[in-house]
Amino acid sequence: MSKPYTITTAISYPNGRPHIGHAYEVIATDAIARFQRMMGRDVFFQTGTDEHGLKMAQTARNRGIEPRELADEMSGYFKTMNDGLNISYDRFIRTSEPDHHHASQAIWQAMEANGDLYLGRYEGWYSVRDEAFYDEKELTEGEGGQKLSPQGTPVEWTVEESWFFRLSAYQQKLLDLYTSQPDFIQPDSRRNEIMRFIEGGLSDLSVSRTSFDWGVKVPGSDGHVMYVWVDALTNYLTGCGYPDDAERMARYWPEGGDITHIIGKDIVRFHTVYWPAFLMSAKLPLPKQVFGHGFLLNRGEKMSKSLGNVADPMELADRFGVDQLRYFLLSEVTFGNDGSYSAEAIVARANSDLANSFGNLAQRTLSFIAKNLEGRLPEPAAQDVDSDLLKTVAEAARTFQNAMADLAPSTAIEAWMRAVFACNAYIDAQAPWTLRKTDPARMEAVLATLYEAIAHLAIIIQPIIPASASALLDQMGIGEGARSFATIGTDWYAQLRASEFTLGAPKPLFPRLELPGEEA
Ligand code: ME8
Repeated sequence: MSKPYTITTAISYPNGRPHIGHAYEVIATDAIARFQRMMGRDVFFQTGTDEHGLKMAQTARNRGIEPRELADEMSGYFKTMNDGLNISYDRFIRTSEPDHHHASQAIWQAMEANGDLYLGRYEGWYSVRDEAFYDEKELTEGEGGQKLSPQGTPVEWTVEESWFFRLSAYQQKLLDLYTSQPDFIQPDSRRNEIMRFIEGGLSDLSVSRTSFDWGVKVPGSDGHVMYVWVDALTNYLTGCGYPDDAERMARYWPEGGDITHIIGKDIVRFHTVYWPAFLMSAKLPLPKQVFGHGFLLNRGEKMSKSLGNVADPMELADRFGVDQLRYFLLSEVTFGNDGSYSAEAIVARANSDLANSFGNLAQRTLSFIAKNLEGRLPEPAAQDVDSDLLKTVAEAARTFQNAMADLAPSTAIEAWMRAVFACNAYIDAQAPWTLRKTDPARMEAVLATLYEAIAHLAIIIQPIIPASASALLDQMGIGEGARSFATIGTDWYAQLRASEFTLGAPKPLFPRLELPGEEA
């Protein structure tokens, strides 16, 4: 049995429609999940929507509807986006679902049983937009003396009866965790940020609210709903069967399990301070890693509704193609850093790498074979240049695998692209179209090498551009069962030649994209 692999995105607030930042996170996580499945792992990949809390309640009130109505409507857009972007999630969780309420109450009771919850009175600063409490010392002052959170959002002075979680008791345990598991917080810059935050001392955390009722009810405490982050973080456990399905928990949330949370840099504190403290308190295993990716900026500027520069990911996907968008985001942005997007940059990247380099390589090779050999697969007779090319591609496959395992998709794609360049250099140097007249046997050997190389390139790139890679592999007669990295280095080509398969005229995979105004 392959070792299980659990991977999650953050769950998004469905108080508005999804934006490109949401798309970026699920696309990156999907590529990693698909990669791990290709490695034979038993993957559980969860994403979804975070539906409780004051932000949702206030947005609904402003629109004159119930929070549940808002959640139903907006969560639907997130699910549709996931499906449209070819996201291979195993569960799309909504925190309003009954099994999630059950799991949240169970972790609450476990923390209570451990003596970490007590009833008190909260007086302090709260940001509805961040759904976060802040210490006075973290705040700055904005226009008109408005106090602002470190994220620049307005905070309000809040006074209410509240349950508290004894976070202060976990300071040393958390520091020990970061020391014993140095990769727990990635990238390292985020880790340093969190270490500094913890070394400044931890206050107990207010974990219930009484001023509204849109949330998970605190067990045995009428009038209290859980602070939205307590239930939000618990979504990861709900999907893994907590608290009733012990078998599922043993598989996807075991002690020492391969559990990765992919989230944005703005919510690293919740995932690396509060979350492990809750889990320790409830005597549950910890995740292996929390990776805080960077933010996507629109032409280098922060996206905001007031600037009107919040891109709808589905509009971009419709305009440029799902795989083109996926490829752009994963190749252009170093995972962990901020990145910028623009229509021009998407078009430039998709045209240079996908249309001109990879697409053109596949198209000219396959159509040449279909036409000149009537679809019969060419006979190999390898010389050194041929096996060298296949070695280069196999080497790229290994680099790709190491980089994806390290959560570095842009490095993985670079390695793949170098192999695509090597194939293009090979086809130009070997010039099979001239060999057609002068040396047909050598022409076949060259085409056979290219056939293998292109199939391997398509296999490698599946996690990044799954639909296009699969369409190409379909055309090339490579069955579902032969699309793993293990295929590279087997004699699949000899077997395919010996089969009934004939190559049809290939369909182009990547049309050349144009920007409006360029058509003329
Ligand atoms: O934070 N670029 O939800 P959310 C890249 N419900 N990523 C971005 C981004 C951008 N411009 N803007 C946001 C929440 N994100 C909570 C999470 S998890 C238990 C609860 C990322 O809808 C953000 O960092 O505000 C987060 O990882 C995700 O999108 C959802 O953000």
